Amino acid sequence: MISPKIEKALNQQVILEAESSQIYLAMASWAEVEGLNGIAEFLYTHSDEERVHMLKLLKFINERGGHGIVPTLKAPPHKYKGIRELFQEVLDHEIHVSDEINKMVDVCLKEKDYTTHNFLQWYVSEQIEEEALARKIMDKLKLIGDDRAGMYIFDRDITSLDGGQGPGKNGNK
Ligand code: OFO
Repeated sequence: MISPKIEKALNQQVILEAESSQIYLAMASWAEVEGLNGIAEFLYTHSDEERVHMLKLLKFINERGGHGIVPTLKAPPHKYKGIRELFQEVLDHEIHVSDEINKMVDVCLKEKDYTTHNFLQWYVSEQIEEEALARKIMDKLKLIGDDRAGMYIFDRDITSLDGGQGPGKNGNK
């Protein structure tokens, strides 16, 4: 059984994962409209995976005697200045998610909730991968600069940057 404090923290994380899914979905749609089909595919996959992260949390809360709450979400931005700005936002967002997960891990230790602590380790590993992938993308974009041919190749190859499995391939998702 989870304590009300842990339940609240987990439900906060449900909101964050659902928001992540929405943000990446909006990014994917923008990229698709811009004719960047590889980037769009990558972001659609990322959006789906964030929804799975949300679902895992929701089910865990219910399994542990709490109530997973489906949140109301604010609309994400519809437009982006460019590819670099978009992926910088992805990186910043993932860093924020990692910070929040780390805070939750800390709460679990303070509350001596070792079951939830154990459950959260999957998210800790996932965030290491997601941040690394976002940094790798930013490094490539810096190399490309304003080279249009480079951007064409980047869009063509982005889905294979992580071995073609999409972001968040950390084990049993
Ligand atoms: Fe990338 O946020 Fe989920 O964990």
